[in-house]
Amino acid sequence: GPGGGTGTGVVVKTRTKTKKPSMYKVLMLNDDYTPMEFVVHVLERFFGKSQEEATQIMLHVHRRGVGVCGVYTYEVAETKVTQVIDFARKHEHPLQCTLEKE
Ligand code: TYC
Repeated sequence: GPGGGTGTGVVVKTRTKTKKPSMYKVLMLNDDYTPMEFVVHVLERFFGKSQEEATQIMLHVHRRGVGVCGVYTYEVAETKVTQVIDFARKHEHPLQCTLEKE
C-alpha cells in the first residue's frame, strides 16, 4: 500500500476498488405453441421459482410477450439460456429465451 514495500525496495500499490460483475437478465419470450404448464416447469426447474411465482411469470410473458426469469452474471445467464433452449428442443417446443445486459 502507500508507503509500503515488499522488503526488497519495490513499492507495491494495494488496490482496494473491486469491480462488481455486470449483471444480465434472462428473458423468456412468448410463442403460440409452447404449453403453459411446460413454461411453468422450466421456470421451476432452471430458475428456482415456486409454482406460484412461475405461474405469475408465465402469465406475464403470455400477456406481454416477454418477461424476466432472473438476473445473473454473464456465464450463469448464458448457461441458463442454453439449458432452456436445449430442454425445449428435446420436448419439441419452440420456447425461446435470451440475455439482456442490465
Ligand atoms: N402463449 C403460450 C400458450 O398460449 C404459453 C406461453 C407462455 C408460451 C409463456 C411461452 O414464454 C411463454 N400456450
